Amino acid sequence: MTIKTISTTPFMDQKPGTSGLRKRVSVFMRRNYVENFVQSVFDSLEGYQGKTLVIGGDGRYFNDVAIQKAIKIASANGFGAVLVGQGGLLSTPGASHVIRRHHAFGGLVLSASHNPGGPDGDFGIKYNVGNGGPAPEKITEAIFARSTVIDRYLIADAPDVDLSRIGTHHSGGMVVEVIDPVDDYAELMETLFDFEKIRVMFASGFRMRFDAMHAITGPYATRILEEKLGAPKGTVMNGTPSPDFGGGHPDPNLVYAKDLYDLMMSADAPDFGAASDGDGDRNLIIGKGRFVTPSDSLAVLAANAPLAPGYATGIAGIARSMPTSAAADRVAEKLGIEMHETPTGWKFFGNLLDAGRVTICGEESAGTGSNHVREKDGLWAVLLWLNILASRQQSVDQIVREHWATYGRNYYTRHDYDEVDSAAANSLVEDLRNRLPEFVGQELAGRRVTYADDFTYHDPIDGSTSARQGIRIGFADGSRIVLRLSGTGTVGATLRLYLERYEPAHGRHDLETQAALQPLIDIAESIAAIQARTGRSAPSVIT
Ligand code: VG1
Ligand code: CO
Repeated sequence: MTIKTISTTPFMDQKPGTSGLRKRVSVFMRRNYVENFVQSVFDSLEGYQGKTLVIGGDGRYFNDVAIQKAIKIASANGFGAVLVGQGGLLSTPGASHVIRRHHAFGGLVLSASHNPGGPDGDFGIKYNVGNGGPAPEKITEAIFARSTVIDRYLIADAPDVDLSRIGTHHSGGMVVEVIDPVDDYAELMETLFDFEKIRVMFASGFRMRFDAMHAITGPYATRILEEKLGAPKGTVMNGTPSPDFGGGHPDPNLVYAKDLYDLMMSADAPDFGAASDGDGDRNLIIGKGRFVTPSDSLAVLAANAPLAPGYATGIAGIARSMPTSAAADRVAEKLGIEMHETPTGWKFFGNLLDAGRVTICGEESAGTGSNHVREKDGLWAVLLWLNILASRQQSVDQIVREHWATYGRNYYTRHDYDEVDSAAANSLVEDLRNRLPEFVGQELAGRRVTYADDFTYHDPIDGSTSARQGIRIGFADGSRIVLRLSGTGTVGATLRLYLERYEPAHGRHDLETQAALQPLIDIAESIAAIQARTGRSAPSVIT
């Protein structure tokens, strides 16, 4: 086999964000761009010679090209084997599980998650470590540092591998094992959930819709929901992955999954509706006439997890990202278990999960997961909900209302301002950060501020510190305003404003969400002047 050493020049002008490198497809198509990134990853790792690397992606446009490059570069750098999903496909949680199950050294996940795909859309590459989770900041910092000085990459002079054929192939001297992308994952789900109980529920007429949004969960959901659990054919909508996600935006929110939402609010709604995103790690949960906020979903799942066989002995603790509502905190308090608040991004949960300190984690952005893998997992959340519905024999609406009556309700919303001018967004955050000390102890529209800071996380396991993770303003009544800049956007800046208000167990739980939060929305505008400074009269997306 011939290994070619190609000289190259540094390529990164900007640090990768919340989840790896995410850019326009046109940027990834630049000469040596993929090669430079993949080589920068390998140059930042040690001890992988002869070991196994997992590679898979969500099937978006350019997946097929990038994956062949990655295989040849892995071969030239001395990996012993690559495990790759048939057709180059693996969902993000699926890849996490394959890494763990096969004791791989790590993995490359090719995806830009919920960002749109196609020639004019986005692409992305993320490196995951041996525990199956996203590389911790120490490694992502090293990859970025390497990318600014890289001067060569190694690539095997070998033909492309036929990824359509399951079985053993070779790339140069390296073995390439093409595996079924769903098998391992489906098997894992059967160990966690009561499939028999869910089967009986479907057999007795329970109906659901799962919107795969033309993305990676199509094959996973079809196999598990329709083939294994006996849900009627057609339960899975938009179930065939397409390179441009059918021209859609694979983000399961109330804007892009509007058809599902409208169906679930209509008179002939099925019992349960759910959707996932481009790479299969997010979940949207909607009951008949009842949208469940991701923050509430996390709390409900944590409170009811022991109904599923995989969690029958209880959960060790819960972690949530800082902007996620404190609904789960009430559950942890009642159960007397640990509760952790981490920065945005799944990578911050890895240490807590590895140490057995927490079992269930979640983010307000429709991400929920557990210690079964080291990524958030859309279909897992759907299956846990199904298990709970089958056990409790109640509707989603009843379960959520009972939850509020027990723990109180955390009214919650997120307002996104997309593609804002970067300079305007940065100065807005900067100015607000500088003024934070003056708010503490003050009354803002009748609410007393108890703390105001830019969140700093101290990892209790490895002692590392992550600063400037988002502005938090907390009030005496449990309300919060949070503001941060997105780390996953590819054009301009995305400003996210998160608002939360706590209503105790005996309080009013039937208010309209935006109306319930209007006083806090007004306070946020008065202190941050978001609309004035961004020139936007309204958010781009309200969740
Ligand atoms: C967003 C979400 C965050 C999530 C991240 C990756 O990040 O807010 O909670 O972890 O996307 O999700 P940001 O920095 O844009 O707010 V995914 O589905 O891309 O893997
Ligand atoms: Co995703």
